[in-house]
Amino acid sequence: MERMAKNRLIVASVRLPVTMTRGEQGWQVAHSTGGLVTALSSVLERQKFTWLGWPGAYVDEADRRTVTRELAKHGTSPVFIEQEHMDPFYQGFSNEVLWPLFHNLMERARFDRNNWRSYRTVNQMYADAIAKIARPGDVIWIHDYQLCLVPQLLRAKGLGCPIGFFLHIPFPSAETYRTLPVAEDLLRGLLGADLLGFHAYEYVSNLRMAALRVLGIESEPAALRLQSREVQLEVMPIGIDPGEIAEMLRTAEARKELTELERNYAGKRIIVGVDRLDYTKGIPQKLEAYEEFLHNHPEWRESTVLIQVAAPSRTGVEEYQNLKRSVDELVGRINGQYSTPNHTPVVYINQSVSRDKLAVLYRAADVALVTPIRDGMNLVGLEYVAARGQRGGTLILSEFTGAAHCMPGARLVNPFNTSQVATVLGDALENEGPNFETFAHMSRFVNENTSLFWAKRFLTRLEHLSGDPHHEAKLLRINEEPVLGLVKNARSPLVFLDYDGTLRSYVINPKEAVPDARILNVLQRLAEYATVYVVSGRDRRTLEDWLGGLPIGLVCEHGLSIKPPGGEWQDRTNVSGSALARFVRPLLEDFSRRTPGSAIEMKQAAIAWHYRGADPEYGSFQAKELLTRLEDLLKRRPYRVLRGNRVIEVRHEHVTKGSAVGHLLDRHPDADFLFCAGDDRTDEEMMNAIPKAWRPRAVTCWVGSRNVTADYWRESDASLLGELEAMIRIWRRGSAQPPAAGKGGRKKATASGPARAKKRTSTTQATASGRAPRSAPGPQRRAKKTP
Ligand code: ADQ
Repeated sequence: MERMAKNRLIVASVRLPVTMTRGEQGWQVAHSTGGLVTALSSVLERQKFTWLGWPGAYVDEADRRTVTRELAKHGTSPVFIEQEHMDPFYQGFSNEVLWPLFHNLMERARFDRNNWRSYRTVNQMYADAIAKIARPGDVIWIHDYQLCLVPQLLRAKGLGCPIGFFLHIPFPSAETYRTLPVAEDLLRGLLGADLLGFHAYEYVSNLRMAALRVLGIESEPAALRLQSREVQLEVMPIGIDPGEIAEMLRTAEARKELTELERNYAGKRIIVGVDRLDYTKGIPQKLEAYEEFLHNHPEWRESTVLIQVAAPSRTGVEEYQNLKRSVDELVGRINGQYSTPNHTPVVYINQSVSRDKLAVLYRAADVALVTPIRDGMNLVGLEYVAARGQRGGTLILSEFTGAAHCMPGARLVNPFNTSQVATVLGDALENEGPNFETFAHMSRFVNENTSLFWAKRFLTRLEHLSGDPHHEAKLLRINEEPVLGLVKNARSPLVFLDYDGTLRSYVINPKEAVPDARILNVLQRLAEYATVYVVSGRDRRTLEDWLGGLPIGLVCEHGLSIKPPGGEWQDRTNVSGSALARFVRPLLEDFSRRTPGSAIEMKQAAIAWHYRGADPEYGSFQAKELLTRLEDLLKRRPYRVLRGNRVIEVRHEHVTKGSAVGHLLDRHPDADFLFCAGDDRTDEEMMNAIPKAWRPRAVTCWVGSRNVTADYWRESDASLLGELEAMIRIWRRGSAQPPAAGKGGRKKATASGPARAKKRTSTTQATASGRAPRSAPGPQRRAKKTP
């Protein structure tokens, strides 16, 4: 806990734990209760925090300052949402699309593009609100399906704080998820997080499959591997606060209520059901099973009672009104058929009941019947176990809840199998008393996996990510020191840039990653002030086609050949692909035949097997097998296997970006500043090859996330381009200044910007060594601005 207290926590959820209402006396704050509030409250007592969310009311511009001030007293901060966005965001998209779809009920989902637009707008408002208050060192924890886009929107802001996201509902099967028209956007939104938490492994596995099928991203059970960073996946079922329930039951009021309840039902068995009146909770299925049980067991008809509490939920929505009607009818039907003057078999409470009264009800019940057709976790079963304590009890629990994965003593049922539920209920009642041994297993889970434990576990994990060496790098801002000074003082700068994932974001088909106008423009203008090399794994032809017209240098196939700016291609080694073609190609051909959609690419000194076009799951499976086979085949041979984005490549061990960098630095002995950016493992080689002596004059930047190899990072190719543009502006400003008159004028002018590139480009071409002779400074030599 000591570690936790160091960082400020920013929590974001759709609703705040407090609600603002406007009364006679102005704005009033009311505290809400709920699972998340309970879970976090004990953590928040020990840690500085701000909780962001909607305050539960539409607040006019004029009142917003007052409301914000009031909320700040409770550690909360409002996200003001206009009604025109709230309805489509909350009801329209979150509740009418994501809620049913994530519960595998795709036929209930109603997608509307306008609602999706509002969902995006509101998620952006959350991200903006968080970014406004977040400071380095903070940790950010976002909650639930209403805010799926916030992680990526935040990452794009480059805050540098670890971002966690917990999904309280299930993640659906990939088949269901893929039917969402915006499946890709939503998934990308989630993957902006550093840590994703779920109640059950089943949801992690569904998410992994969706990431593979929708985005082609491969993963391990505990992490999704993006090109330049990982998203950690954790199974962390939420808990409850058993101490709170025990306390509620100790009060004189509770004891009195319990005695009364037990007196009323003396000699009878009590079955309890507590749910929100939601179609995922399986209330009709439960009632049908109870009806069948009564039908099959005349002996129990007058000696059991089902007390079903169903809290009204989303009452304005037609679907929920229909559900209420069918539950009313079912209750009426059962009671109509099986009631006697002295006994009613179903007591139906269609109201929200206070938590202490619920505790009493749980305590009195011999059996809890929890039958959702799908539920992220379901806390009712846990609350029942906590309230029964030493008394023990029987928990009949749907196998489609997250809780089913962690309550080993529960009697698991399929709520769609009415007869099974009826039989299990009969068995439970036939037994004289509860099975204390199985109950003890459940008690242990409930008492150990408390809500506090859950929150601490998530936050410790999240904080650990911020303490990770990968997070040491600083966010690159060219206009801030010390980078600014290095850039300004550079007279003969070198710039090494990887292409895919660094200058250009990845696309499904690599052939489509053609540079756009912005990339070409940045490279063109950079080359006016610096010697620029694009250092890529791509083949010579592609680089030539895409970038050959620019006054920059090119390095292809991870350093196999180099073309200096304005010069000709030169092979660095005489390594050829013929040996590879001889003994690796047959194996790859075999895999290619056995994996429809995959293909072989023969490079000059490498061979690659691409499986992007194959079935994603089968392709990954085959790739794993191929890697094992290659390992055997290449033992004691001078080749390396590289695993890229749905591609496996084999190349000679001497051909690396690292050795290319050494070579380029030798070619440019006059260079006095190096900027190097990349985003994958081969770029680590490039950065690691920068000699120690160069480090004080080098700026290394990782694109996508922090990485231990680079001193700086930027979150995307677009933001890197933004920094490169800033660098050009500095150099352009420097070159526009006339040489200062008088003492040191000449020197000063030199120091204010790099030596002219165009000229050097041609001299580089002219010198056999490719070395750029130092030119004398002066505005007349500066390159003209490219239009
Ligand atoms: P919910 O769908 O709201 O939560 P659940 O976990 O069952 O589902 O209940 C949350 C709380 O509401 C419990 O504390 C329960 O006692 C209370 N509650 C339920 N019915 C009530 C009633 N009729 N009257 C009064 N109180 C009632 C979502 C997910 C769940 C997940 C939680 C927490 O859908 O799967 O367990 O978040 O992550």
